[in-house]
Amino acid sequence: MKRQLSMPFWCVRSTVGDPFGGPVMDEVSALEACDILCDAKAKGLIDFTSTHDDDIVEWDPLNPMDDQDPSSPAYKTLHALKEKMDKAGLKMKMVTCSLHGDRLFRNGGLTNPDPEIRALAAQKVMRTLRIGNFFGAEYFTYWVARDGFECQFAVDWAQAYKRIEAGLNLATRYIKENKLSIKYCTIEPKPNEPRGEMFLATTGHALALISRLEDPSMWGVNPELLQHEGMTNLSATNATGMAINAGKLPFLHVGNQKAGQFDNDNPILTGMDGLKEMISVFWILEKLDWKGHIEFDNHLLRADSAPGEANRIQLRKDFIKHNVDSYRMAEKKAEELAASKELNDLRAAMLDKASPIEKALESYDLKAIQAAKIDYKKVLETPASNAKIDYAFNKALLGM
Ligand code: XLS
Ligand code: MG
Repeated sequence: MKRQLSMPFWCVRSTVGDPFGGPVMDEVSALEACDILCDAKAKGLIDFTSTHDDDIVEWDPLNPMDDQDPSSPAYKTLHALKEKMDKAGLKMKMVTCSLHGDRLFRNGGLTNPDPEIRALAAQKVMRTLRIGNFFGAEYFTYWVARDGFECQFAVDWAQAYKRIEAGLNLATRYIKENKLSIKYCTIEPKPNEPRGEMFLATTGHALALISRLEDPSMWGVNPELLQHEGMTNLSATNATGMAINAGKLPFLHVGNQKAGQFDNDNPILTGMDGLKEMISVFWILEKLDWKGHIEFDNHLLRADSAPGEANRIQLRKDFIKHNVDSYRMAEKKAEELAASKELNDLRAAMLDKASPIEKALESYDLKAIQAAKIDYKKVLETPASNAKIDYAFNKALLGM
């Protein structure tokens, strides 16, 4: 299925620094990033964008309602951006609150032990939600950011998860009470970085926490694959399968990752590993008839970035095109694999075994299950064919 694609402001504005060396690229302003995104929309590369509050308008804690004040720089920038986006038909699909950038949140945003810092985080979240509403955004994302720890003895374990719940409930209440455009919210899990450990480390952690929120129907997950699950050698396909089965996957963040490393945030398919895993994620989306959209969340390779005016805009445009072309190539392959009769038949031979006992299992017919006479020797001696199926998929992946 040809999916709609989103490229966020923060990926385009990134100046590609790392902890060992500063930014390489010259900066682009929010308005210039908007022009780059509108150009990508005009070329048919993307459909949507998304943003942190801070990617487009700086946060001034002394003026937390500046987005409503016509004389503020934030108000003017928001209106100028919207005008450009409306003209280009580029839609703001998601907003997310940066609770990582400001030094204030260094020991946590929603989970900060200081209630006054938590109140400032809440004000920042509410401002982000209003900004989202201004653009007509459908989604609000909470990325775990600095809600985590390094020192386990320094955590209030009776409160940490309750505080995340309170922060997310506050967002839901603010959306509903003000009838904002946001129709659904997501948690983006991550195991570590920037904190040593993050409270919502995986898709499973996020799904479990959602069940304890005031309105779980308003919340889902947006795993970032292959990066965030891959950082701790977890499987992107597992996260995808589980989130879709839970009915909680509205969109995916995508990029490439060498498993077990820091958050690589390489452009999709780009780098030494990940080709097979990424395509298999998209194949699962096909097989499960998933209807959501794909959002890139990665950066230009620092090694490929370069300073200078000649590169400032062009390399960012090339970066978008590289992601989109790479995604479309993977999507096409995933569609082919999902539609292949040969591959589907091979899978069916192993996965679709018919037996009268199935009905009893499905209907929890405990008596029938108890009474069933199963040919133990026959099932014991029937080999599975996982490797045979994998070989056939590898062959198709390699076009042989
Ligand atoms: C960082 C995350 C972040 C979220 C949005 O690792 O991917 O960029 O997507 O806050
Ligand atoms: Mg992300």
